Amino acid sequence: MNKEIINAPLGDGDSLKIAVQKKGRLYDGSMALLKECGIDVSNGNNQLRVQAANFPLEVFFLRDDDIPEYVQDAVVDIGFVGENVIAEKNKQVASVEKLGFGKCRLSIAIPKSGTISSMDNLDSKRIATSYPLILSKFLKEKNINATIQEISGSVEIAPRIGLADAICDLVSSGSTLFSNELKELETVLRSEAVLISNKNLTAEKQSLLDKLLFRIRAVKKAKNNKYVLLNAPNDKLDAIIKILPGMKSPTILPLAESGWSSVHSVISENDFWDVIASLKANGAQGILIVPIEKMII
Ligand code: PRT
Ligand code: ZN
Repeated sequence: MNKEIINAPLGDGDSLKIAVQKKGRLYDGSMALLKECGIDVSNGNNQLRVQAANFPLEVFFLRDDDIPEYVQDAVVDIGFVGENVIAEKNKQVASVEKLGFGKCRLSIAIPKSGTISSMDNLDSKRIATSYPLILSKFLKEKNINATIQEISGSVEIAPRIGLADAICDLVSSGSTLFSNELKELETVLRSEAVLISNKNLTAEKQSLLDKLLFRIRAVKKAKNNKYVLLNAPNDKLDAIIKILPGMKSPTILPLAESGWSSVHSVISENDFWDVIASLKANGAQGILIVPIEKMII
């Protein structure tokens, strides 16, 4: 899509313009996040731009590589894009919020069987990548003198066809490396989708971004936490309260059965299994774990 099409009016002109990937690995996560934020972008059949029905937001569907430049040049106000793309494109944008999807790492990988076994072995070797800028900075830092072969796709086949001795590419599950008889040698960058913003938003646009961010943070927080309900004998309540801090402190309600209470609290996904194990060890029974939809503190 060219910049003129983007600038033609569609919404009321005061909407916040957001760029999301048109199709690819970030599309589903981006659309799901907007939906979880209560923003309805299902209307209209324009494949390039959609005005949200219930929030002053206009969504532009673009190639991910173009998003940092379009945000920098204020063609759009904000965007959802991978940190790997931001680092490679090197544009002047503000990284505002990590979004928790599109997680991957940019790694140097080498043939499973071959002469290279350490980073030092890469001196005077050829590394194929679609990320020449990130890789050249990394090699410089490590003092390694390798040649960068820039290729735009199917990087993983480069060693097999004799185009390079190693590759530097995105990895998530590792199955692409595995099926090409490659193994990871070093992680260059960890990445996930982030919300980026133009650095000079007007006060009105900033206020819309703040509203959107408030919703995104509530959704993220809810995903990282679970609601827990359990029954506990009253003589074990002190120990159980210590395990369950909750947002302020847990809610405790007496049960019909005397000597027992119902305890409600919120626990973080990270501590989840450890907390459940100690609750059980301290006499908790009938533990229910419930997903939280939104969390506003
Ligand atoms: O058309 P457009 O330019 O918009 O899309 P694209 O083809 O450039 O990007 P796309 O859709 O492949 O990826 C978009 C973004 O998703 C990337 O910029 C990353 O931020 C993120 N992401 C997360 C990934 C991966 N995981 C990923 N695994 N991007 C690419 N891959 C590829 C990788 O290049 C390799 O070919 O998947 C393969 C490895 O996957 P595993 O699971 O086998 O390890
Ligand atoms: Zn791309």
